[in-house]
Amino acid sequence: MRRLLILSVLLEAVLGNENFVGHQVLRVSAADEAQVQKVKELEDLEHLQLDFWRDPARAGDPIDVRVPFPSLQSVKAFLEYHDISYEIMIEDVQLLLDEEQEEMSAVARTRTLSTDTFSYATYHSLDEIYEFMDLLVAEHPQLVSKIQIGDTFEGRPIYVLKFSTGGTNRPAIWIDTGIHSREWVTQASGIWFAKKITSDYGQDPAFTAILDNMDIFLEIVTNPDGFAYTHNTNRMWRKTRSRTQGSLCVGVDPNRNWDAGFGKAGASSNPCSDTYRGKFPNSEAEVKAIVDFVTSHGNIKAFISIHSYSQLLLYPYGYTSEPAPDKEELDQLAKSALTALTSLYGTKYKYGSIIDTIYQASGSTIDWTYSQGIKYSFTFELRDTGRRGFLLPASQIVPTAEETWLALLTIMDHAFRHPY
Ligand code: O2S
Ligand code: ZN
Repeated sequence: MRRLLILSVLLEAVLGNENFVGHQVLRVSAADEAQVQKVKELEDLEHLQLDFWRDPARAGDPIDVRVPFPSLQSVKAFLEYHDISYEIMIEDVQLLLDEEQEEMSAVARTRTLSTDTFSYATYHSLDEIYEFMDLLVAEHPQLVSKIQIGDTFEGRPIYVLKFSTGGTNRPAIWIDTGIHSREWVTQASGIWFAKKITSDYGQDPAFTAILDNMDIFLEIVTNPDGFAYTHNTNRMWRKTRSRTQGSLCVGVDPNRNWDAGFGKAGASSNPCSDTYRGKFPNSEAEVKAIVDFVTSHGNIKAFISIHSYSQLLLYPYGYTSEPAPDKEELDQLAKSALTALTSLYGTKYKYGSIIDTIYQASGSTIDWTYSQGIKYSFTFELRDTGRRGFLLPASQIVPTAEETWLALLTIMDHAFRHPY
């Protein structure tokens, strides 16, 4: 097993981009708790190299899992033996990745001269996103600035865009995208949000009122190392790229590394798991940078962390089934935010606390921000509900960003009108 892992790591390093030829994504439907436990048994068989896109939780909830070609036959035999039904959601992952790459290279990679000619309807590399950010700052120096809140494990700068019309330490809204690097529609939506803010300020009265009184901090690439890795080596990478002493496996799940229920059920202590929590809270530079920023700023009123996929709007808690003290208000606000979202294209979302709506997750971002007194703490799970999952066609980037913006506006407006 060790030799196999060493070989695969070496091969990956030598061969560059990992390929996913013949990999399938299965949507498994566990009919009862016993079947959920059976599927969880599969999760522990590391030699199968299964990649759960949507973890086993409650009976009846979809379980999405990418199965490498060499494991397909045994996984399907296991499911059929235990009478666990499944459907093939993605026939061949590599075909979709090839399509995605073709689409990206089809967009002329001429240097973008302005954010008006930037292509929002395509996926971009880390360098292209950082170039976009600098262009936006240069075009709107009175409104936008770029701050560096830290450096990643591999030494990349961690940038946040600040949108402010003045004042000092005004009440603020935080939005982050891409903390899980493979969730590409989120970083792409973050780029669109940044442009939208500069386009609508001074044009849209409701939004202008918000920005005349509150600052917005937008971290588009919240996991730069992982994001670069999805472009140059493994498109399915989720975690950071930190090294864990004593393990050949790389990375910590940055959405399990926060000091809120850290180490409880809903995260893994196995460095090879995609939900590995890390050795201690805030062990990840990418998480610590935000913790330090939020703590030193001290006047953030809404904190929104954006993921994909599943079309959910979630609020605390994830680590406990204890209702959050502000549950009623958060539930109402989620409902009205989604009414706005759905009004545009009819996209349907579900909403509720993390633990009730998707699964138990400990050490997650918004459980910590909520514990810091940031009442309006939400996590979005953007499109889709599983036909394409993380491989959402680029044609859906702008519609996804447009509808999500309406929900964000609702939350920002509520935070503005309900100071606390
Ligand atoms: O696993 C995850 O981090 C979730 C979000 C949690 C708040 C449950 C997404 S990536 C499915
Ligand atoms: Zn995520």
